[in-house]
Amino acid sequence: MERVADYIALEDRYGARNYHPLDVVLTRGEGVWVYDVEGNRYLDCLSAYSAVNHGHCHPRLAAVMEAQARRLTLTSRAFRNDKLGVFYATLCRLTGYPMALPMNTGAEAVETAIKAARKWGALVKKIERDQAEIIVCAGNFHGRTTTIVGFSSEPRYREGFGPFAPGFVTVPFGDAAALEAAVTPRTAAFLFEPIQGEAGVIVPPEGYLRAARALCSARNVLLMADEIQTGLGRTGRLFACDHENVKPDVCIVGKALAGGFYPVSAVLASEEVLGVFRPGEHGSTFGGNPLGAAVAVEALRVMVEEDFPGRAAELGAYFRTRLAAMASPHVKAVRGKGLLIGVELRPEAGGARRFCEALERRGVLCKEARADVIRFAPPLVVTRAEIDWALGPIAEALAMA
Ligand code: IF1
Repeated sequence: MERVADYIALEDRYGARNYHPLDVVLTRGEGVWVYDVEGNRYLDCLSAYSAVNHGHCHPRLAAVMEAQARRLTLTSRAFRNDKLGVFYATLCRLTGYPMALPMNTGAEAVETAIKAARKWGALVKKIERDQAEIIVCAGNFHGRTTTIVGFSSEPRYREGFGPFAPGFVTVPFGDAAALEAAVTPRTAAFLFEPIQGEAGVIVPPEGYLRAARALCSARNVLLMADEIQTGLGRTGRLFACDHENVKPDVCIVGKALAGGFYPVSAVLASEEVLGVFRPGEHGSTFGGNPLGAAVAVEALRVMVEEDFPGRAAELGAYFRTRLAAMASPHVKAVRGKGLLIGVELRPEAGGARRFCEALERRGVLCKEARADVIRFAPPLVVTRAEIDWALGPIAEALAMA
């Protein structure tokens, strides 16, 4: 058996250093638990940034994936397959959108939404061709492509990667007046995260989503929600926009859509929006493949049958209440919705990384969601007893000097 140091040495020898991971080498996962190569057990409080909402290696998803993997994995969209239509129907009927366009990663789905909005702007809103503007929020995270990082406000994500695509206007997140002031006749869409994950689990003021909805409806602007991290039950509703009963014109999903087994993402919208794509104008090699589609259908069924939104609502409220009650001297605020929780630390706490390392030593795996915020986002299959178990190590870590 290789030692931890041997695995790390291999990664460091051959791998690009585009991450700074914790030095834990995982080899197995089951439910909320993951195990390292030395047999240590950890409670996963990151869920691969909400891609593993179903918990690790959910048996129903593993069974569907194994069966489909032995039957048909990839046809390309040059031909049809017997899983894509069922995936469309399941996803559209569950979410209430008439149409879907399947992609693979979240960034690809966001890029797809940007292309759809621009083309909708030209064809439907009659914006001068190639002049459409899309409003985005400061603090956004929508992926890592050069288009997307071009409108990021985080220097780390953009420095050195320009030149960037034009046509994006940045407004403060949560400020409805600033949003209204930014809309022009050339505005095709407003792209936002209902809760900003990487910015530190930033929940906008109550009413912001409703105000954005009303403004976009009044000014014929597409309201485009990036629900890649907040969607599919994570915040205690099917979508985070549901907390304000807001239905975006475009809903972007990914991550947990195939339960963490396979990259499946999609853009959900009307025929008026997705109908701008004519055959051959957009696509991807793996988009809509039968393997991902089969797993995604089962993942959506599990999400409904195991009531992930309800679980996240109930257990998230419990988790946040217990975290706040710890009254740690290091903690400035506990915030979030459902099981997307951010614990903001005071400046004198010395940053979230050292707390994540202390939590790792105590069997809980977390990741900072900004230098001073610890993100707690366990799989949505977590039980109250497992949360109670985690509260011990968390209390110890938050009590350290
Ligand atoms: C990394 C962050 C989270 C996302 C939202 C689109 C995407 C993501 C709201 C793109 C992806 C991941 C990417 C991963 C780390 C993680 C992340 F820290 F980068 F910002 F979750 F907050 N929209 N987020 O959260 O989806 O293309 O990755 O499938 O890049 O390090 P993707």
